[in-house]
Amino acid sequence: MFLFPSLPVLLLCAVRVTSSETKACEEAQKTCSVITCGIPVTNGTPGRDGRDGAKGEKGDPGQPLRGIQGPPGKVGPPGNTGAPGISGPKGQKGDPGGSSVDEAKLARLEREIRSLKAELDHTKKLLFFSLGKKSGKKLYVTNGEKMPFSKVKALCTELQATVATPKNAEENMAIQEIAKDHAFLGITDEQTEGQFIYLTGGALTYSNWKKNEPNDHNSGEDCVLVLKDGFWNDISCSSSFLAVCEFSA
Ligand code: FUC
Ligand code: CA
Ligand code: CA
Repeated sequence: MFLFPSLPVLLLCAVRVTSSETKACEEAQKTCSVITCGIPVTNGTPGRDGRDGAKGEKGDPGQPLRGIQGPPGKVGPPGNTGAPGISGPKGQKGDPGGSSVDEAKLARLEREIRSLKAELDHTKKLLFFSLGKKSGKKLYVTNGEKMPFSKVKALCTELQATVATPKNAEENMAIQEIAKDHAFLGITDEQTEGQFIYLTGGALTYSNWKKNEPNDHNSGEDCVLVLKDGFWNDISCSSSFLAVCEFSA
């Protein structure tokens, strides 16, 4: 069976023999027993060129030439607003807020305070002008009434003022001018005889005693008067003289 291969195999081998190379033929011998390899023949001169072939099919359309890259275009319009972010952490508890009614009330009160302050400022200016008082100076006021020292103290206190207390020659003169008569000063030695102190407390820092005063006449003079000439005399507190009150600058 191996010595006689089937007809198709023989045909295949015959075709292969006519082909070119010896090496290929020797290879063919291994599988194809009827093949005998001959000596290779040298080739002849090449034949003439063949005729032109048929026209080829039309090619695909070519790609257009790419130009150089142009400058960048203008900045486009802003994009749409993005989606809201996630909620932040919960804040601390706030102060208890007032109601809108309270806030309106507060706003009205603040307006009224501003208005009253302005009005007070204006009234002060008017008063100071009418009294010829200079800004920054103490204001001395008398009602022209004569009364004992206890009444003078009560009156000035009621007016949120003190009894006139000169701390220098200028102030002493201002009191003298407003009183135009003997007037009590806010100075006594009721506490310790011979030691005159201010009603507001503290030893005297200024004095303007008349000659031979204070003399504690009849051992009963613990209050002080500014006389019409501006000098001071100690006098009985129960006697009646002008009340002059002092208002701070
Ligand atoms: C002087 C004064 C007294 C009193 C008497 C009438 O002695 O010192 O205070 O005014 O006169
Ligand atoms: Ca005295
Ligand atoms: Ca006296």
